[in-house]
Order: sequence, then structure tokens, then C-alpha cells
Amino acid sequence: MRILLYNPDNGVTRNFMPHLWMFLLQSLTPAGHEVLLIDGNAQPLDEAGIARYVREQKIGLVGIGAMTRMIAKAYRMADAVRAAGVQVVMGGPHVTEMADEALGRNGGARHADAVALGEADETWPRIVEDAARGALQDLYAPVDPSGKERKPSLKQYPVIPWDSIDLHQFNLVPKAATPWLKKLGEGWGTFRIIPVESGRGCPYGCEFCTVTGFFGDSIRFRTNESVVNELLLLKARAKKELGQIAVFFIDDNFAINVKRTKSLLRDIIAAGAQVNWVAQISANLLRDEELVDLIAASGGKWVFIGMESIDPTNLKDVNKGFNKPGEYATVLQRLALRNVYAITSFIFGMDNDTVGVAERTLEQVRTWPPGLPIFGLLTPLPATPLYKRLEASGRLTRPKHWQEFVPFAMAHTPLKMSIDEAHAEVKYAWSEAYSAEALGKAVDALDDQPLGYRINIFIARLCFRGIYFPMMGRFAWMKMLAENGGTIFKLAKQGFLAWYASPAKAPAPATSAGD
Ligand code: B12
Ligand code: SF4
Repeated sequence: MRILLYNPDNGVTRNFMPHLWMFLLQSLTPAGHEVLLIDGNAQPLDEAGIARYVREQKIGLVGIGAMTRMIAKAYRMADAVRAAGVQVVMGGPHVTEMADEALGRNGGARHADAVALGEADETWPRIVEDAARGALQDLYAPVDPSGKERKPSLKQYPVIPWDSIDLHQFNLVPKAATPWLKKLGEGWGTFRIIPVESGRGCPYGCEFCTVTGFFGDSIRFRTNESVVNELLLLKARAKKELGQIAVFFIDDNFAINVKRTKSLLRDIIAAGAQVNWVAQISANLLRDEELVDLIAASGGKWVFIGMESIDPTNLKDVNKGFNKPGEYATVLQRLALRNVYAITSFIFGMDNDTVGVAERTLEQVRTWPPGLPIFGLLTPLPATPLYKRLEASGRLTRPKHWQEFVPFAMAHTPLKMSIDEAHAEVKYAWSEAYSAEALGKAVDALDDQPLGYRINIFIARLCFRGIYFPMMGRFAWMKMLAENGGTIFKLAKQGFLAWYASPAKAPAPATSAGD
């Protein structure tokens, strides 16, 4: 049977990073079946397109995975596939919580023939065999023979054949630039950000988050050896292609067990498996100087920190009181001292937020080492404690917000400001933090760093700006480049002067010319 695994586009980013679940399920597919992958962020498809594709490619099963924000698109695509006569199985965090919705058991239309609940590592092979026999069941739950829920162990993690998988759709280097970028330094012909997991689960149970409910509060880890081997495979591929690879450790809290994280990072260093990496780590775990030393030495470049708010009352309200705003600056300095920077994530529209929250947050951000701040709105995702609390108190204004997804729009009324005011706050934060002036200052703040490093920060900033101001079309790009002309000119001038002063550009000695 030919199987298509499909992830719908999110309407914001393009092929920033592939989704791990597709590669994982591909690796866990029983022999005798062929698996094709399409990520809508890299290969946009509409309903007619996917129907044509499954017919032309003679696909027998389509697996669709989606977060809540893409679920409406996922359902439309599933409907088109089923209308073309092909079976659909859906999985991922949204349908796990809303299986009845996907199966049309709540009065709405049916979108999927089957739903894989929770982690599908162990159910996937059975789903494939059932589909091949034309005997798909409605629901597949990860349970043991006695019917008790079972979380897959990560000790026997499959080898994802990163060295041979077709990753063409995930190259971030524009095609036109590939031939000459290949020759730059160690080669920039390809640049890919690859998701790697080293563990699953988070016990913290923040009120707005689905992770503790979905993956459970017991944490499971892969062996150090299996993670190290995966990094070595990725490194070898990048070298072979004269390209670059960066890894996103997608664990929800990469340092949840500090002792184990240190041991993994030591093993990475010992095996020479360092690649540039980014990971999510909560601020409280970054108090450990030795951990931060190892992060830097093993290739850690960016740490995503869910700061959420600078207001302790807000943090307590969402069960994230372990975040201490008073230590944010120290933690960021500790990272910056080792040239590791932070993606700092904030949520507005919390119950104690009032008008002006964005400026109050930015006042703090401006005093920190330059990083990549991101701003969102408190969103009640299905089955989270937050959703239940807001529902019980009648505060949901769009209880099924995912059916008509609108980016950066609240689905409930905050307590101390209006929905419109919350929207204005998030807009203000993005506009100020990513203005040409703010970008210029971030680059200037790194004056003591090598030029390549500062260019990286500048490009990362421009990319992150696109999360709120999507860069669709040439005009948007030209406008943004014109606005940032001053910084671009400054970086280009410094680059030219550095090149002019370098011995590499001096003419070669006459003897070597024709000998
Ligand atoms: C990496 C990641 C991202 C990446 C992007 C995704 C990518 N390219 O990988 C980035 C950093 C960009 C991101 C952004 C966001 N993310 Co995110 N992200 C994650 C994270 C940390 C890891 C995802 C992952 O790979 N997990 C590991 C794999 C193995 O697990 P999995 O995807 O769940 O797959 C398993 C099962 O679900 C199932 N499965 C999944 N799909 C399918 C499909 C089929 C057919 C089958 C059979 C089974 C199946 O099988 C897999 C193996 O067991 C998760 C949290 C988590 N730990 O999962 C949050 C998570 C997915 N993100 C979440 C959210 C909310 C967001 C944002 C909306 C946050 C925000 N406010 O901006 C944005 C939206 C991004 C966008 N515009 O698309 C939520 C989604 C909840 C929900 N109900 O939708 C999660 C669960 C975290 C949370 N806090 O609750 N995210
Ligand atoms: S620490 Fe992060 S992953 Fe864990 S529950 Fe809180 S938000 Fe979710």
C-alpha cells in the first residue's frame, strides 16, 4: 500500500522546520508499504490538489496530523481525500482531545475514517495493517493488553534514516543562491532545521498547555547513544551536501532532569556530535552554571524560554509560579556570556493584564541581552485546565475557535481589559520589538562579536518578524529591506572592509599562477 502522511500548512511560516511525527511514523511503518510525505508549509496544496495527488499516486491511506490551529484546514483536506475514495486516519494533539468531532459523532460531518489517540508509536503499525485489509477501526488507543493506557518507552527509538530521506522540500536556502553558497566556508548549499526529540513529557502542568495531559507527567528519555548517533547522521549528511544543519530539540523541557541533560551533552561533546542547536528550557532550570557551560560547548545557540509574563500574579494564575520574573535578566546574562541567546515567549490577555502590558514588558526586554522576543495571546486549547475554567465561568466568546481559525485573536474575554485592547497590546509589542530601530539596536549591541554572528542575529530577527507580519510577496520583502536599509548597509560595509583587509583577497604570488 502507498501511504501519504500530510501536515497542513499553518498559514504563517513556510518550510521553517519539518514535523517530526511524519518521519517517526515513516520509520515505524511495517515493511512492504511505501510512505510519501508532504508538509503543506513546504509544498502548499489545496483540496483539489490533494485529491488529484492521491488519485495519481494511487495512495491507499492518508495520515493527517495537525495542531488545533490547523485543524479546520486538516478537516477540509481529509474531506477531499475521502471524497476521492481514499481512507483517512488522523492523529495528533487536537483529534486526541476531540475524537468525536473528527469522527462526526458530535452532530457534525465525519472527517476521518479512524483516529489515533495520543502517542501513536505503537498503534501505527496496526493502523497500517488494518487499513491495508480495508478493516480500519474508528479509534486506536495506546493501551496494554489489559486495556490500561500505556505510554511508549523511548528506549528502543527507531533510527530515522536522515542520511537518505528526501529532505528537498525543507531546504531553507533559496535555489538561485545554492551554487555559490555551497562554496562559502564549509558550505551553505543547504540549510535545514531538523527536529530531534531526546525525551517526552513534562510534569509542570501549566494551565494553558496540553503537554502534561497528552504526554503525561512521567518523563521518558531516549538513550544518550541513540541521540548522539542521530546527530552524527545529520552532521554527516550536511557535510556530504556542503550544507548546514541545525537541530531543534523539541522536548518540552530539554533540561527537565538536569543530571540526565548534562550527561547527554557530555556524550555529544565526547563523540564530536556537536551541531548548532536550539531547545526549550524553562528559566528555573538555567540557574545551573555547569549546565549552561555544557549547553554552549555542545553547540547550543538559542534557548526558547516560556517566560509568559513579567507579572508573578499572572504566572500563579496559570500554574506557572515556578517562573520568577526577578531572575529573568540574570538567566539571560548567564546565557549571553556564553554566546547563547534566548527566544523569550510572552502571553498577553492573562487575567491580571491591563492596558500597557506590552510596553511594560518591552521596558524589561530592552534591558536584556538581544534575543528574539515573541508575543502571543492566551488561548484556551481543548481539554486544557484553562479551557475548562473559562468554560465553567462562561467566559469563552468563541468556544470552538478552531473551526474558524484567526491568527492572534482571543477566544475569551480577559478580566481587566477588552478583547480589542488585548489585540492592540500584541500588535504594539510586535511592532516595537521588530521595528527597524529595534533591529538596528540589537545588531549594535553585539558590536564586539564577529560579523557573521551579527548577520545571523539580524537574519533571525527578520525571520521572527514574519511570525506576526507574514512576508508574503515581493512588495512586503522590498518594503522590509528598505526600512532596514541602514543596518543592511552598515553590515555590508563592515563585511567589505573585513574582506579588503584579509590576506585571502590579495593577488596570488606569480609563481603559483601558471606553474
Ligand atoms: C516543535 C513544536 C513546534 C514548532 C513547529 C512544529 C514543527 N515543525 O515541529 C514551533 C516551535 C514552530 C511550534 C509553534 C507552535 N506551537 Co508547537 N509544539 C512543538 C512541540 C514542542 C513538539 C512537536 C513534536 O514534534 N512532538 C513530538 C512528536 C513525536 O509528537 P506529536 O507531534 O504529538 O506526534 C505523536 C502523536 O501526536 C501522534 N501523531 C501526530 N500526528 C499524527 C498523525 C497521524 C496520522 C497519526 C496516526 C498519529 C499522529 O503520533 C506521534 C508519535 O507518537 C509540541 C509539544 C510536544 N511535545 O509535542 C508543541 C505543540 C504541538 N505546539 C503547540 C502550540 C499551541 C504551538 C503554537 C500555536 C504556539 C503559539 N501560541 O504560537 C505555535 C503554532 C505554530 C504554527 N504557526 O504552526 C501545542 C499544540 C496544542 C494543540 N492542541 O494544538 C503543543 C502540543 C504544545 C503545547 N504547549 O500544548 N511548535
Ligand atoms: S513547562 Fe512548558 S511544556 Fe511543561 S506544562 Fe508548562 S508550558 Fe507545558
